[in-house]
Amino acid sequence: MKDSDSMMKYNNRPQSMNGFEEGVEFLPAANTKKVEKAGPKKKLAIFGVVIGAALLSLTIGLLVWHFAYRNAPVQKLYTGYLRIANTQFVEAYENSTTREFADLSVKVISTLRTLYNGEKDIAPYLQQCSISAFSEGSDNNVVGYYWSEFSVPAFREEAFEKAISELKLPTVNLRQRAFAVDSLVAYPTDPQIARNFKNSSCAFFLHSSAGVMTKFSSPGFPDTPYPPNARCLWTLRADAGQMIRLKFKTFKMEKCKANAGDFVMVYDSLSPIEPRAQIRLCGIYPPSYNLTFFSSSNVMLVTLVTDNVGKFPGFLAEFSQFPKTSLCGGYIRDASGVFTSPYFPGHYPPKIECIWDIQVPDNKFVKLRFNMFYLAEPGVPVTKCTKDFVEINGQKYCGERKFFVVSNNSSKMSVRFVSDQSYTDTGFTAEYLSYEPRNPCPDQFACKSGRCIRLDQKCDGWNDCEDFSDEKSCTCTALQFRCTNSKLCKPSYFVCDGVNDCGDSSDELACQCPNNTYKCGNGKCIPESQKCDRTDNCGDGSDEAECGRVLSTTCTEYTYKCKNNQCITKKNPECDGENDCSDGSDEISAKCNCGKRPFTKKSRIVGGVNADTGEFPWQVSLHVKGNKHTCGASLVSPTMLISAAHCFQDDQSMRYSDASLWTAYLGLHDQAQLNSKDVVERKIKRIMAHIGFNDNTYDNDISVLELEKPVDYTDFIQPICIPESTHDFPVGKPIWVTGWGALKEGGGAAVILQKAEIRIINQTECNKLLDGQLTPRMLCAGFVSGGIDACQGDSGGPLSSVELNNKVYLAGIVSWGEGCARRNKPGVYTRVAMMRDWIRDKTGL
Ligand code: 4AZ
Repeated sequence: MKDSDSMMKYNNRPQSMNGFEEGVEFLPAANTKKVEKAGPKKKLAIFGVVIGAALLSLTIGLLVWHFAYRNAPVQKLYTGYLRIANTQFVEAYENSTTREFADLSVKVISTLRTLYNGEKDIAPYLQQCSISAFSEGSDNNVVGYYWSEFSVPAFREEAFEKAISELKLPTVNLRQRAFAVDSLVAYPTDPQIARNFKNSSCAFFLHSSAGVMTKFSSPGFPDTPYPPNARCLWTLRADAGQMIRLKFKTFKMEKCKANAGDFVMVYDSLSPIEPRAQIRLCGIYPPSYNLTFFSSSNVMLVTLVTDNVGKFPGFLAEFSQFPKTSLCGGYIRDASGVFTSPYFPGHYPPKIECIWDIQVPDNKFVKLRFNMFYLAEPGVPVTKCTKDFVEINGQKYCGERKFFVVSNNSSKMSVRFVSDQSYTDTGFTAEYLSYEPRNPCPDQFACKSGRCIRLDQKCDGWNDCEDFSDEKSCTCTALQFRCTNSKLCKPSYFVCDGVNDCGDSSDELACQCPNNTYKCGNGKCIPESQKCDRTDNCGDGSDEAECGRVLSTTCTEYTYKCKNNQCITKKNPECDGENDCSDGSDEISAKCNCGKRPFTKKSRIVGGVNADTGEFPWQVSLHVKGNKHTCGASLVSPTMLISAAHCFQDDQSMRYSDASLWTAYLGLHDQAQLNSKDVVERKIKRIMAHIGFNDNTYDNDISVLELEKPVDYTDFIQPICIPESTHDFPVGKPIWVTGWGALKEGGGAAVILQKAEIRIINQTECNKLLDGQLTPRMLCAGFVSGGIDACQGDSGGPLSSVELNNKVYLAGIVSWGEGCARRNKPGVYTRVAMMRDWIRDKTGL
């Protein structure tokens, strides 16, 4: 009501000013004819009247400005908490309808009012104070959470803000007073949001007792989406002296938007203030993400803010209490071991400090290897580490870091971990090791950083040490290229792959056209000025393909063919959200409803190269009767899978071509959890292997499988997009290979779905490495960092390419390779785009 009142006043202003101007018009001076005929005396009188009128309008204008604009009240809302000394917490304080709550509120409000009244820049503007809750303080006292509302004239705003930020409690002798407030925190909040919280009909007060798990969820969950424009809050409490553990079991909300959109906040306080915020959550988290939070006392606050767009399921959370324990740190005297930040992989609690005092045997040195490290806070640069950090030998580490090693030239190391009162993260895992000072990496290569790597990783062209110390002073082999400036040795198939692997571009120079010319897809060099000039100067359309423009032209391997046989030059125009074909056939929804990953967040807490649950929802595991996982496949429609042909070739032991022997598992993540609720099992009705499959050369290594019954799409089951025959997957493009295949050559199969980022390799260079065994229906892709590769059991699985429109396309099918993970022996994949017509023929897609 107050807001709408002030709006009314504001709207009236121009009207009253108009009224005043109308009045001026009726003054005699406005009659110009009379003025012309008047004598000097009269002229003077008229002049005086005009001046008088001008002064009057100026004065009135100033008054209007002063009262209406300069004096316009600004609503200010502060929220915060204060500590009430000499008062013991009683249970009745938890319930705002009790007499005890009311009595203590009166005292606190009166103290607040007295405090404000003592300040001339605050007192006149106070409108109301209210108490939202009490909780148990640390020293047997009570914490009160309050709101104070002010109406401040615009021109007094600065003075008011200064006064309130400098507000100090008078020093009182706490021993003599039965009631006293001895600390106060105030923080400004957005009145629009805060007022809605204050009056929310969507407010819940929950207390979890010992041994009880209390569940709560966003309104409507899971049957209906959460409401628009919601302001909800959940007050979570535990018994005295206990801590709260809060876990979001399901979290599906609108995609994150900076300072807008739908979001959940978790506070380590009952006041929704930024300095006590623990996390801002939005987007969709996969179930494997550990969204667990811990409080520093026995209270926590969860708020939900939604805007007026989007329909999403919301969240399901649970919380419980547990005794406050000494959390972390201690004396470590073993030769090796592991420690983590408290509650890893849950978020560590705010306001903690842990010190690990490590001492390995005297004749050894100690080093520490961080395998996971997530200590990021919004707005804190990793160079500053002003909030949460790990400190070793005076050096602070924070932010999100990849695997790193800290070593000491002594047998002792002290590791200090500090978290401040706001924003926490998932923390770290650290492995401490003792080593022989003269032989830090037995049978391995010692990187400068202290990391140990395999001996064959030295001088192999990959920066395995991450500080390049394994790639310095190397003699390049026949299969390597020597970079000009850095003198690094790089695999020869990195040459001319469009990626600057050397850092000085020397691996890309010999393949370039002269300066100011453009290299066409067919190798021809044309003047740079002819690129994107709407003329096909290359003759293959490649000079017009990346111009973001559509040009109808003759059809080549670089053009896209619309349904009406019109060919357009735009690169990969299908499903990019723009109608490029005049018949709209590049955007038909039946074809574009694919390649989507429902989870917007990535789980960070995965060991090695485990995929996230739902990260590759088209990945299928094929089990053959009496056997475990045998091959991979990709889902392309509710009833169709694409796999390799070689998985279905009979041998002496088994009739692999018999469809009835096979079972497909969709939505699967863990081979040990075939019965999980997210997994769908289907028998195979029909196997259609490519008639041209050659089991000597592995040419045409593709098959289509039909499921006995269609599957419904879920967060864990989605189809991948099939690329058109002209779809371009450029050399050097990062791309994902996934599967449950062997973890190393001749080794055991993976239980959790594995993923690896590899790069598409130049066909000619790869063919040299593989002694000319490639056909045009094959594509090479390999690891940049080495170590892992597709291997036995990955066959038939997808090579997934994330395209510009964020849709994922099936670039390849795992087919063959010379062993696994061998240097200079990249994996070979079926080139799916080349098989587009065959796939259409077999699937109708
Ligand atoms: C296989 O045996 C296999 N390194 C698949 C891929 C590769 C090697 C072997 C590629 O199924």
